[in-house]
Amino acid sequence: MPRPFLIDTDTASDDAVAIIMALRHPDADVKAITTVCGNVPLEQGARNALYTVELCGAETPVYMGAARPLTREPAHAEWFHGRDGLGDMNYPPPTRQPAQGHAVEAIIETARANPGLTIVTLAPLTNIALALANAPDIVNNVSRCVVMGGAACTVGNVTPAAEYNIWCDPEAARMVFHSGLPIEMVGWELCRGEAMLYPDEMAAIRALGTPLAEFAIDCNQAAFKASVKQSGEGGLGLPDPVAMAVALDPAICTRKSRHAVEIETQSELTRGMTVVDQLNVTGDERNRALWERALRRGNVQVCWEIDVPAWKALLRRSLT
Ligand SMILES: [Ca+2]
Repeated sequence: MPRPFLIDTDTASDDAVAIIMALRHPDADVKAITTVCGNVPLEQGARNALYTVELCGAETPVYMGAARPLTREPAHAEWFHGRDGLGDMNYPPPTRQPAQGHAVEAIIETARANPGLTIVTLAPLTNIALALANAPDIVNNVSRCVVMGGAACTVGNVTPAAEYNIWCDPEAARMVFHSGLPIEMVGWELCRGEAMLYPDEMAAIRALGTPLAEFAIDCNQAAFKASVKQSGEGGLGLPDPVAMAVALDPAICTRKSRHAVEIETQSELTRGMTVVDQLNVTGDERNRALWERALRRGNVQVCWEIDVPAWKALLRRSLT
């Protein structure tokens, strides 16, 4: 039996690849895709998600959700993914419309109808936070919540301290991390270094010659250039597909451990920082009061390392 999945996304170029991986995976049954304001505005993200679903020949419903973060101003990333979020390749509009109903309702209904649901979040956590606020009981129906977000004990990508998805809506992230959901945190650092796709690997994927392979590489060329400029590394980082790989095949995460994790919401300097209690000192007397909420709702599973060849093989299989 395929596992029921729900994907929450601000569909830009790396989200699109992650969606393809899930839709094409034999063990995943994607019940719904929910979109949220993030890398691109809400409508653009929904359009990109619909385009990607159609490219896969699927009919997965795409719901639109929050048009802005809970309290912060929207902050998009066109400079990274292109104005349309898909590298400005002039892809045609999708033929289908978004599904009727709000993404937050869709998350609640999908969780209630599918005990054991796997939620994969590829975006700011606004929709998920709103769903949990309206229906805290859905926590019990979610077997895994794989979060592409944060940076565990390392540098951020949008500020020195924070990764984009968490930084964008830190209040929402804090609610989700305090909710009791079984969170598996896949930080953006896991797509760096040898996990990146280098030019020879991108050429090899494009040479597969399928529409999905060409799309996956082409729509990420703007992100590739922006990424090289930002990091100085010579490859394309694909944070959302790496998180999706871990969601589809948990064995791809080769080193993980459970810790209390808090989200910084007060400081402007470290807004959205994922503070990981790597040495498990938060139960100590001096820390306990501040960490009480995070400790009470259980620990987050932090992914520290991935099996790079396995992640790349899964990516290739999904585009073949
Ligand atoms: Ca994303």
